[in-house]
Amino acid sequence: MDWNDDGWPDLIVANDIGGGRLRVYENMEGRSFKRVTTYDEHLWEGGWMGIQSGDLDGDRYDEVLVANLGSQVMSIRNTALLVDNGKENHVQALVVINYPLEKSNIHHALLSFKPGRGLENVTSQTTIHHSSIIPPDMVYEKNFSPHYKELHKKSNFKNSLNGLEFSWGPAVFDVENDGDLDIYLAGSISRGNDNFLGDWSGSPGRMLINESQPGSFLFADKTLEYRLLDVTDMEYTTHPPTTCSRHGLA
Ligand SMILES: [Ca+2]
Ligand SMILES: [Ca+2]
Ligand SMILES: [Ca+2]
Repeated sequence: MDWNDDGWPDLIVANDIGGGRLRVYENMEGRSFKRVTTYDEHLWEGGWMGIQSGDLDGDRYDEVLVANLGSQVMSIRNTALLVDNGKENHVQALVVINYPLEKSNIHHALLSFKPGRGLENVTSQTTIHHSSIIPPDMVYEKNFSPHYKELHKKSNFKNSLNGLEFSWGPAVFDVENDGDLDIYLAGSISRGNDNFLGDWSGSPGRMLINESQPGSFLFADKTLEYRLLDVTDMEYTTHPPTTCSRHGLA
């Protein structure tokens, strides 16, 4: 994708090997690629999954959405975060343990180009109106690892993109033909409490309807309204109930 809109397609690589680093490259007029060193920081170590790009706020610059391990690794049920002796942990748990120390990143990332400033991380400023019926576990502080309570508020797990679970990757498309790109984050059944994803609950796919304005990112979780839970015998004729909040969590 051409994240700086200079006519030359650029390159972003999502690595995931024992804590891989996101790599961002700028196309130097078709002759070579230049690595954007902003992303050399530890903060960009993660378990990066799929990438998708598209102009999500209508300012004519494409954003980049990169899926990651997701917030459920911060669950109170993740024993990797409760073990004091780091030698007891599997190497894959290190990216999780390093996250609250701000030496890695486990939540999804939304990157947005600003002329003169480059490709910026706007993840924590991306508001999600979660479903009032199936919100992610980690929007609630009491589900969050007690060692790192301060992180819950600091990184806005309650109302931002940071609160969402594991995703294999995003797709962007205009689901209701209203002229803006919406997001479907493909979920998965989590692997259980194995010191990696650290939770017994699965990660549903999330249908996020775009309500953004230029420079201000806002999405509403409409997974249930779009009948996207792949659950045997799910009765969609009465679910979600008509009392379902249009704006997610109070
Ligand atoms: Ca470019
Ligand atoms: Ca944009
Ligand atoms: Ca749309």
